[in-house]
Amino acid sequence: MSPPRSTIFALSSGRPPVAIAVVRISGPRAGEALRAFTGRLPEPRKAMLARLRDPQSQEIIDEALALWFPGPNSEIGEDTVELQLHGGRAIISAVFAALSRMADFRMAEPGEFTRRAFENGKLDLTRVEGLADLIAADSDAQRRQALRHLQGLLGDKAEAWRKSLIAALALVEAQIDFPDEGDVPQDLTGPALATVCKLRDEIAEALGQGDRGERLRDGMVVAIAGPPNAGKSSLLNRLARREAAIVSPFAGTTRDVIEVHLDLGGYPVVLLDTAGIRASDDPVEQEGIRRAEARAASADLVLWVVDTGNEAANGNTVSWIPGVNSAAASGASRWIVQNKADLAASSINNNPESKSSKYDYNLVNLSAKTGEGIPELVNQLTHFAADFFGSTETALITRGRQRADLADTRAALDRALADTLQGEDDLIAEELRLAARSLGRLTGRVDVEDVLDVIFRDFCIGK
Ligand SMILES: Nc1nc2c(ncn2[C@@H]2O[C@H](COP(=O)(O)OP(=O)(O)OP(=O)(O)O)[C@@H](O)[C@H]2O)c(=O)[nH]1
Ligand SMILES: [Mg+2]
Repeated sequence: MSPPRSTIFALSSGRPPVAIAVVRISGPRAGEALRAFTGRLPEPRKAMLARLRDPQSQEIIDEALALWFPGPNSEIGEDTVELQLHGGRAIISAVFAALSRMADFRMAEPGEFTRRAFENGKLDLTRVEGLADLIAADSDAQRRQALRHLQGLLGDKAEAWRKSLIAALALVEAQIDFPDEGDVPQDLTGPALATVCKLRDEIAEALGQGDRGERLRDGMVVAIAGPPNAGKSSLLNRLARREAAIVSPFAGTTRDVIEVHLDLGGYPVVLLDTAGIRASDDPVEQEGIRRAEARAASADLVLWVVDTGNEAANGNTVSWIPGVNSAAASGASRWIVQNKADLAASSINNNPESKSSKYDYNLVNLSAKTGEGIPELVNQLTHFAADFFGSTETALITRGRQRADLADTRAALDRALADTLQGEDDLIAEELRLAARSLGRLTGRVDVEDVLDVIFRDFCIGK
């Protein structure tokens, strides 16, 4: 017999001191703990104002709100108590000290409440991942996608797929078991394979949607690159609205890649400032340039900054733009940003014809120093991001893990449908079993012990 499940507790709200601290207690003795603190159990799911007393000394620790969620109809699927305390450190430690003294009580590990909800069948794995993403969401688009997954966008679909797959498998197995019996219609495998074919196409479509759902979790990467002293760091600081990068009149100031996270019109954007690209003998600068080129090459968009005032630099750099060229090779878009417009003879002229297509060279004129042209750039970046993430509304896949399980499923279905297997019902059934297993792994129904640790370790304590 497995040992009795411990009752776990943790601070589920932010770092104290705060106005209100939420402490969660979950497990078979949660109700006992609440009774020990308050002398009674409130009505389920109704807030109770109560004096919390130290069960040993009977000293009043705090006046708090207590909620009682008896299992199995609680969020976690077992008895759960939520205490809303005044968020002082001494109050929280007094409550924790009292809980620690109770038998079979211990502090929760990161993600342990959610893990119990999963083990109690309250959430499938795709919903758990949606919950983790919801907590981590920085932008509206990320929040929406996470919420869709918490509500079962992928989990429900995968479960429906698995059910129809199992129905198809049952038909094939019936054909194997009763090949010649009069009360079984002639061909069972045929209709089963028609279902499998439809399934395979739906899964292939989900896999073919591209990686926008995955990219939305990480953000669209925009790399600022260009020759030294062009004003790349100044531009980053402008867009970030803070002094994230050092700006100096000396060429070769930036060495490491500097990263800031922006929310552009509700979309997550990772903006990178990189070392100015030029021939250099300095090994540190060389390394900076190597990193700059590598990051520009893997960015979704490169802003190639040039100094409008410096014709010589322009002449050199527009014809020699390694970051831009390698980015182009990797399929990224690239825009030319003509900086220091305040120094140029003519005033800013963002000729609309010069940005006819965002996938072509887009020309932007601005001054990172005065801020002229920055709102226009932000506007264009926002449109670009909206376009880039446009299809995420329907994105079923948000993680590599999900993609791998679906790819395994499709591969098994492809094999089941292969010409060479037709007539071999035993082999077809085996492939369908493998496909069902991969779908089961996706939602956490089968052999997932190894992936569980990876998924839950990303949670904070108290969730
Ligand atoms: N007049 C004017 N000066 C600017 C503008 N943008 C940047 N500068 C100046 O240009 C110099 C270089 O700016 P940085 O932002 O450090 O240039 P960088 O491209 O990051 O340079 P490296 O990191 O060395 O590659 C600084 O003296 C800035 O103040 C601008 O729009 N107008
Ligand atoms: Mg710089």
